[in-house]
Amino acid sequence: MAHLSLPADFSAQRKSAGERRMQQLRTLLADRRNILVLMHNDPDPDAIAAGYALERLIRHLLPAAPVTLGHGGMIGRAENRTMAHLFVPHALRIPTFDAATVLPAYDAILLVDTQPSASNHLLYEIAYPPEQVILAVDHHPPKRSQARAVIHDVRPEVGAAATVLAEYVASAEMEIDDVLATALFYGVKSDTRGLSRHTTDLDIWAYSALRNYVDTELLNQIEHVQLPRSYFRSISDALLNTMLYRCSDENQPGVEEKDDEEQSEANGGEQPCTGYISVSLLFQMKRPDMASEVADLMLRMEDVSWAICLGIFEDRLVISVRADRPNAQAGRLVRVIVGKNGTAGGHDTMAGGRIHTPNATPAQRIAGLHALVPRFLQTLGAGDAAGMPLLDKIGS
Ligand SMILES: [Mn+2]
Repeated sequence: MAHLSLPADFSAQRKSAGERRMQQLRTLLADRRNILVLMHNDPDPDAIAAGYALERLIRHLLPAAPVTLGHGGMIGRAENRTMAHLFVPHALRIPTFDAATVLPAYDAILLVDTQPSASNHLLYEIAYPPEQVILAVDHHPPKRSQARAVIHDVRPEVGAAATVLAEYVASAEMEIDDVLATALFYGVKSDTRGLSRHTTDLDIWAYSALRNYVDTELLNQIEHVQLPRSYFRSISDALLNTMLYRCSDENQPGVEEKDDEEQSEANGGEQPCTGYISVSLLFQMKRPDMASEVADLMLRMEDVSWAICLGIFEDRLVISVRADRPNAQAGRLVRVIVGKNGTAGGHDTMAGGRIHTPNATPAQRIAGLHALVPRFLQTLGAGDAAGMPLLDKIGS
């Protein structure tokens, strides 16, 4: 059977630190009666890959471990649903309103692709004993917060949580089969967009090492999944409701961070805007991750440096933002806009937010979406820009 070897340039020190971490994990989990590996809400491929790998790793370290894999929210995107169906059909979906009763039954929880202080996982909803959060493996920027997992492995420089899990698999000298390799490979590929963004040497190592074992047929099933007609209808609606706003030439606006949760960033909060900002209103969405899917698509348009998608899912407004510059601070932008009205998080080039509106009427939610548009434009220094529709309305 195959094994992953750690990067050749890993120092002896780093190697033994990795081995110690695996030993520590084994010790901490040895006597637990009920272990939960928890992905963030609405899991993406990186979360699914990391969750699956961590579940397998725990079984490798402790063969009889009572481990469950779970998440909140829903898996929407067709590729992600296929991935979940192929690798983690056993994953437990825990509704938010059940979190308070279900989660305390676990005496150890391990977070993947998120961390205790983040708002995008079910622990955010409840009071869970922090000392029972045994591990957090994440690559999102840390919040200034006391909330830490016992093993708190947060590496904002790394491109994917799946990359860190690949390192764990190598450190534990665990056998890797083509199923696990394919899951992790797709996680790394998806979060780094094929090593084209937010990539470190460790991501390149994971991508290359895993690629040797990928089951191409399995990967094709995910990447080339057939899409339902409703998908094309949603894309058509999104295109018809997309406006382009020209960035102003002179200014490189600074953003005041009102919420000081976030560690200050090196360049003082500039959010470069060149060419156009694309703003898509998706209104009622069938699934929460449609906004990010459309934002990914719109950012591919030439001359677009920011893609902002705003939609409604159930009782909340959903924000998804993509930027083309590595230092764009998309996460900060969304936090500034959302403020205390909701939750937000993300990296420099991709970010998301939620604004909960439990008591609003459908019309008020739509008004809420429209009201967000000028706030984004102002913050990006394009407050005076006149928008032009991406497409002419059919028949006009
Ligand atoms: Mn990730």
